[in-house]
Amino acid sequence: MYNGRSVAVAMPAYNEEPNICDAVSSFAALDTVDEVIVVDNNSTDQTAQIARQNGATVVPEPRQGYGYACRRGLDEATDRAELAVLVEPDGTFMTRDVQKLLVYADDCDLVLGTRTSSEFIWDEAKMGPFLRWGNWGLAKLIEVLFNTTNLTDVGCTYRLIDADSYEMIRNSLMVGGSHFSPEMIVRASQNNLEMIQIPVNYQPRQGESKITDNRWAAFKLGLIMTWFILRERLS
Ligand SMILES: Nc1nc2c(ncn2[C@@H]2O[C@H](COP(=O)(O)OP(=O)(O)OP(=O)(O)O)[C@@H](O)[C@H]2O)c(=O)[nH]1
Ligand SMILES: [Mg+2]
Repeated sequence: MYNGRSVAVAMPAYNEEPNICDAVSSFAALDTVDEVIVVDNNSTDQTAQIARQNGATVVPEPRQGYGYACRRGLDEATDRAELAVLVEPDGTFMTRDVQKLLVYADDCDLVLGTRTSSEFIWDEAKMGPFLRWGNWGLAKLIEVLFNTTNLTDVGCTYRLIDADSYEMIRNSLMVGGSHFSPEMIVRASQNNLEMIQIPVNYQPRQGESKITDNRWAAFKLGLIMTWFILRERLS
């Protein structure tokens, strides 16, 4: 519970065996967190079993994709709690940063993390100039085209939304792939949700990187995100 509101943490997980134990147990240990939900996206390793052993509720999502997994996590979390936190169980995010998101939940519908503040990027974290300025640039594109609050990252999974606000955008979410994060920001803007973006720590990834593994994959994803943002603005 946080300020009288229940809190569920949802984690999209695809083969996160090296990280899932730490991720689940560290969030479950917080007084503010009522439930940890792991969305098992067809993992072929022990992700689901380890999550369950450490106290998480495990829900399977058969449709493969980051967006499908995140949406399922938010669906489940907002069905069970008043505040839903989305976070990757890959060692990149810091558990205690959830407190920063919760504080802003008193004032905003959607609290987004940003990973591009240099003070919060750890040595060896995968946020070199290419990813950092790419994320920043796309965030600015959304900010300008949709006249949003100050945005400096378009791909940070760590975020919080209250259940009533999620209900307003839930049926408009359609992206199942890796450009779900900007879609959620755009839908929030289209539905006039009050949002804020705040710096969170970004640590080195543990285990196998799956989306932005190489520059070409990251560049292609950037193009898909750009096209998505422009198309939403023009339509
Ligand atoms: N890539 C990918 N990730 C998924 C999928 N389903 C769930 N996930 C989870 O979504 C999160 C994002 O994937 P990551 O591999 O961390 O990709 P990223 O955050 O862009 O980049 P890195 O953290 O640097 O690897 C992780 O927690 C994955 O376990 C899926 O189908 N594809
Ligand atoms: Mg990651």
